[in-house]
Amino acid sequence: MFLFGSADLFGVGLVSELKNDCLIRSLLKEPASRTPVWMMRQAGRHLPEYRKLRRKAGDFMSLCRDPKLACEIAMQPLRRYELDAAILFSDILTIPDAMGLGLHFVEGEGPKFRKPLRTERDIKSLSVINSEDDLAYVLEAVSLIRKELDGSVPLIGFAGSPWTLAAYMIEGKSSRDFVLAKTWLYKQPEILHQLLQKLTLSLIDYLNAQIVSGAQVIQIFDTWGGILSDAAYEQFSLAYIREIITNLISRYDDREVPVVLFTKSGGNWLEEIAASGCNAIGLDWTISLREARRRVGARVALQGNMDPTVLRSNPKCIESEVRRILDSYGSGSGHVFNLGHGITPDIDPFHVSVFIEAVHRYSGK
Ligand code: 1CP
Repeated sequence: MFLFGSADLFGVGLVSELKNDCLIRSLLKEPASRTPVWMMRQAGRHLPEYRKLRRKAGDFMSLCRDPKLACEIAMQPLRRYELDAAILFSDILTIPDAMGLGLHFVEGEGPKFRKPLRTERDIKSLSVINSEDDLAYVLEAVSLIRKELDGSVPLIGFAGSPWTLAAYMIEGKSSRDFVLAKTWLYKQPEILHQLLQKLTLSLIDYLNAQIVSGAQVIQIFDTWGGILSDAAYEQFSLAYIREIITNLISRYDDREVPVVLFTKSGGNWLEEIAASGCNAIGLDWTISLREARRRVGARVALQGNMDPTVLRSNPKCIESEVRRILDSYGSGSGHVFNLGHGITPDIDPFHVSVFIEAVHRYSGK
């Protein structure tokens, strides 16, 4: 288990200054000088400098496992764009990998596991991870990135939700509907619960270790929560996320550590998500910020929600969409601008600059 005292190992000092705290202020619904902006998947394949490093390293996991390279990649988008946050360069699937499933990436096909979960025995034999031993390379990357940022912008740490990780672990790869994982949910719910409980304990350990190593904000990606039925979402996804949030270090280094919960296609469950203990809800583009703010804006901040496809269009369309979304939220604090899902590899970095500048220009007024 992760021990708080070991913070010294990673060299993050006590109370550190933050030159740009717009993101943290907005997540806590405190007044900020402008609407902060960052992008899901901001480090990665849309950047030629990332593609070059990845070609040299050979594959994606070699980048993740090398803290210096991971740090370099996390910094790349910040050199190009005036972003208000950095995000750890890693992946949500490092946890199943640490549990022994054998993660690898097949070119053009995405993530795959050599040993997907097939039987009850597979699940019984899984151990809860110990982040300091099993994912030391991630913690080292967190502390390196934090040092490299030198207080310029906050660092976001992250993990996948238990359900989202379980879906990949059972399926063994990406899928559109994760039908194997959903079949377990109906046929063998108690076995799925055992898996989700082990993941929950692992995630609490992992996210707290990220906080102690230097992450100043935590985002939980429940990318596949939205494929569940209403009842299943509460029982198999949100209940475990609540348990995680309740057990996270809420204050570190004399500062609150805000938690963002992003459930793709979770617009139906805003009230329940807002009651999970998170500080902010990440929204995709299928719900308007105005509507979301009306429903839960008094309790939580909102992050989102431009359709990443807008970035394929042209500067005029991008600017008008940014303005529409800012207007949709309206005045007052509590909005973090982001895309409604990750940026795709086909996007021209020039269009990203136009997007970031537009958010700053229109929200600073
Ligand atoms: O070079 C390559 O081919 C690797 C592409 C890549 C990258 C750049 C993958 C494989 N993961 C990542 C990094 C990553 N993944 C980050 C850090 C970078 C950043 O955000 O700047 C983060 C936060 C993630 C999170 C992640 N990985 C999610 C949740 C967010 C989301 O997009 O919904 C998910 C579902 C994954 C799994 C995964 N890893 C990689 C891919 C291509 C996928 C998606 C597979 C699928 O479509 O099901």
